[in-house]
Amino acid sequence: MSSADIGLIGLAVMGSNLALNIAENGYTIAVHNRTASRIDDFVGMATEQGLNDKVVPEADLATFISKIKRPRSVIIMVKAGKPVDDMIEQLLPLLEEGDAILECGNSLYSDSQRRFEYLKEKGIGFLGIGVSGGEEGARHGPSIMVGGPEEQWKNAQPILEAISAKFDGEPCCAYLGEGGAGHFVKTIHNGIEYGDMQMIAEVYGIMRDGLHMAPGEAAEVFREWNKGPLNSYLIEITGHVLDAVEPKTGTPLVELILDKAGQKGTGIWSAIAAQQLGVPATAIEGAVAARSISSRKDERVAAEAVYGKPAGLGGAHVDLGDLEQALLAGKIVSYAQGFVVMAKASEEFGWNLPLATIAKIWRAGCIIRSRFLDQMSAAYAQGENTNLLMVPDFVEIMKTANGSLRKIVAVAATAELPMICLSASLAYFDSYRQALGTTNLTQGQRDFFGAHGFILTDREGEQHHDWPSTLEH
Ligand code: NBP
Repeated sequence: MSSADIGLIGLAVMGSNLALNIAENGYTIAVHNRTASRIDDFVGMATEQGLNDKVVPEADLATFISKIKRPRSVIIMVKAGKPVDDMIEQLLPLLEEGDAILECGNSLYSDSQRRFEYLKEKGIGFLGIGVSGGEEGARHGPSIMVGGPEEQWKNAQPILEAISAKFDGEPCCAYLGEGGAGHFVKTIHNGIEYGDMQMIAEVYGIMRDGLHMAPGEAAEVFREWNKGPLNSYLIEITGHVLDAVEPKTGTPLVELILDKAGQKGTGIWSAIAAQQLGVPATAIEGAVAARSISSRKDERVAAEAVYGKPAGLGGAHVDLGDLEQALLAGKIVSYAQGFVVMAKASEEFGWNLPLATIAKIWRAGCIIRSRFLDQMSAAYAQGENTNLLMVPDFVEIMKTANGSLRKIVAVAATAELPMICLSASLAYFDSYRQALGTTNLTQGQRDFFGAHGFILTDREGEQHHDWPSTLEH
């Protein structure tokens, strides 16, 4: 009766595509969905693609489980949150010791940690798996970030590696640590994705509002940049988005799209995680803030009526080469921050996250895939530095590119064009490389009002000052 290599529950967009990918790779997959009509639709899709002989459809949950070979690997791809917990409760009486639930939705890493611990007590493995690449990735090769018990990862490893994206033949799939490690890394991936997208949008702002370039001209620049160090999926699709024309009006599509960005939460989760871990991630935070401010369209319209339109460049020169280098520098800072967040989380939660491997499995399949990540994984593989800003290859780039970032942020500030993310990256860089900061003053203030103490540079131990009891006016 047990004929399937793996099972999958949840045949909406992501689950269907992942199941077809598994079938195409030669594995027999049992499929189930709460609403049975979705199973029939899926079988129709699999038949159209000549994959139905690899599919074992089953509407009854207990029978579905009985059709999977032991030790079982059961993927759940249902809506994140409570549906995942509900599904786990339904599966628990049906699974046996050594079986595993592979949860592949966009779950909060702390939920995955909790589920991992809960199921461990019951002898069931819980793998929290971050899957990046959207619908297309799920079908043809996503980047797969796995967290959970190593034993059950090994059971599922051949299938997960087979269905993942490949970079130079290497699978973009890796085991990253216990508990919530996989979903944590996926969350930071999404935070970095937010940063990349926001910095691209800020550079587009200079092109549109400073240089008055038409979308098609800007698209040409992005196409050129895609041949250089910025080569990446996001730069490539930026060219396509800027080139698209709205068919009814013949207007560039981008000019008709409302400037209010949506967000589903993973960017916010990564900013919160960074704050909770005490790691600055100003680029990610800036990107989240930019989306939030974008959603307040009415307020922005009202504020522009009060303060007037941006001044514009007013004849100031902007070199496209500087714009490219500024984007590269901002991106390096943003990735540096994201990787420090992961290094800190690794230490805090005892995950031993492999930074070079993470950069490797992001080289293909996921939204932030880029040439840059190949360089980054090589750099991390060589050294111990967790901050990319101190990794030799990137030090070389930043030594020149930070000048361009500085020029662009300065010119944008004078032109009154917003750069939440790029300016945050520059401020982080300048703070990070400044040996003598200014929080000596902050420490003095803290001691004044709260007796928090300070260290004096010429002696040992915490000190206090005898401050006046009231301020004189
Ligand atoms: P949805 O997030 O829209 O969820 C729909 C699926 O959940 C259906 O199969 C539905 O069954 C099932 N479901 C729900 Br809703 N409540 C359930 C419950 N209580 N018990 C059992 N099943 C339940 O699907 P999706 O868009 O395919 O996304 C799946 C996961 O992948 C989500 O976590 C999502 O955030 C993530 N995602 C990731 C990416 C990416 O790029 N990695 C992209 C898009 C989505 P029904 O048919 O009976 O209603």
